[in-house]
Amino acid sequence: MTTMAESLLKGLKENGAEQIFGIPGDFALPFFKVIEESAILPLYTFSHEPGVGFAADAAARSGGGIGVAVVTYGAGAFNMVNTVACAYAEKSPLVVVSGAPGISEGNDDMLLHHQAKTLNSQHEVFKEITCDQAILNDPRTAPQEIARVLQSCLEQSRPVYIEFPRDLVNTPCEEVPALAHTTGHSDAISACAREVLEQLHHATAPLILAGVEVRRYGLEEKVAELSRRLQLPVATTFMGRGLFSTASCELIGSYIGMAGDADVTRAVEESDQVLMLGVIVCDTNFGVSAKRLDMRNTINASDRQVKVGYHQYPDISLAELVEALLAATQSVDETKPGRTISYPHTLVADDNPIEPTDIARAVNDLFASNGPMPIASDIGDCLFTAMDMENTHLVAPGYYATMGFGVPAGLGLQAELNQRPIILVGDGAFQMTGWELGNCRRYGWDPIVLLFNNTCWGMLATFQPETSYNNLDDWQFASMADAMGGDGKRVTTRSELQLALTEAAAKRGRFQLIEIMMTPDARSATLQQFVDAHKRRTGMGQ
Ligand code: S1T
Repeated sequence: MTTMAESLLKGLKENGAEQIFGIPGDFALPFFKVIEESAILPLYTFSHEPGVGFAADAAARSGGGIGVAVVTYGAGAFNMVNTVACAYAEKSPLVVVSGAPGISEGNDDMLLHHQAKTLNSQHEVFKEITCDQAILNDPRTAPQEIARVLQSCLEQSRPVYIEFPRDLVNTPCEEVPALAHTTGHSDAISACAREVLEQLHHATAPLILAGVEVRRYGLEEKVAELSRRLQLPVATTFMGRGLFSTASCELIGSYIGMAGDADVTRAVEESDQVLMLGVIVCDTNFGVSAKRLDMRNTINASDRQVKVGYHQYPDISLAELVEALLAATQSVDETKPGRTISYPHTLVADDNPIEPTDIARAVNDLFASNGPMPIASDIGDCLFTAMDMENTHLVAPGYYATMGFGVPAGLGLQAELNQRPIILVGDGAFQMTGWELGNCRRYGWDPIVLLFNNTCWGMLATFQPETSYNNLDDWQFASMADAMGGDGKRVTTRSELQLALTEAAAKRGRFQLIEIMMTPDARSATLQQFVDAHKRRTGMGQ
């Protein structure tokens, strides 16, 4: 018989986890010892729990399995609340395992360290931001409990919470059983697919709008095939950016309303039947629409339900709908080519100051010569600038918009995919979690970090140019890189940028930090248009 800790670790591995990110604490030490000694999954420790959560979230987003974050009770787990909220909002299958006081410890009159209000406070907080929870306080029920939360995690593609009392870690217990799978009613699925096809058939300009669930459920190839069979052009949402970087379909670009490419905006907003597959209907995806989409003319499959105009089909997963649509359509020989999307390229290497678009040009030039690289981006102008970069795999908090995601997410991405990433991050966000780069040396990670240093919280300054509290000091980040185990270069002109990126790409084994100095008012056109559109919608700044 295995122990509870080993069962949990094997259950995680069998259901797609490839590694564990974590920070120990005394309530979690017994479990960490088993993690290390059993070597069932590799362990990567970080410096601050937000970094742990973002790295595990990015691994979940990149690999198509689950991401695992292991932390201690209270101080550790509460430190991850924001990251788990982000994973919940953006549908990332993240498993949070928190050490906890032993069940024999909670009966005294004495408060325990790391306890907030009651010993159950942490569980209560996590109920709000996870889709299922388990407290492993009984070895007889633990295997079933673990199986249930992992099933919820994978089926809903949302975070789950497991609390593990420290005195039960080495208690014998059965293995985690194979997960059950919820399936929709086959008649309902066929009826739904028939109605979807009928609506598309009657439309004059139908189109597929693809969102993050397509990636979360591993459906990129199938959705691409469906678009070919139905001869439908495909746009991604802002959150869905990075989809179809390898699958072939008639991709027209990413929809960002008034902030984005005018042809894509027109195609989406003038379509009389938008087939929305796995889209998060939120303000970053739709708040900047020039013309509000009439949801009655949309088919919306997400969150395990399908809405066709006024009809609702509950309990049908996106995968089931896509499979049924494929079963009802014929394959075609020819793929209509996608629109040729021209991204800015060929950086002019002169002594002019650097604008955000120059960074996109430099990255596109690098991709053209060395091949594409995956990208992890923070929120800020770096993410809007990423829209001008070639469509490669991208992880970013495009909807929840938390800062601090980019650097740790890039490390999680490299751990999961074993590919060198590009990390895009602003100086404000770098002040939050940039220090996690100091962990690269131990694990051999070598991301190329493009730090957009405009010495301000630029996105906020775009909303409020008249204020001064959005100004930041010049921290000289590049000069800190060497002590942290990487190489740093500060650049102020376009020629310096080009040289630094070429050198960074050629050097493997150490993180490469390029600190790109820009004036506080340098911003991408996409960000300016996005902020203007938001101001108009919300009345801010009037
Ligand atoms: N705290 C956290 C954790 N996340 C946030 N999104 C915010 C605060 C609010 C906030 C923004 S944008 C922004 C802040 C402070 C400024 C970002 O500065 P920087 O990283 O330097 O990038 P840039 O200069 O490109 O803006 C959100 C979106 O409201």
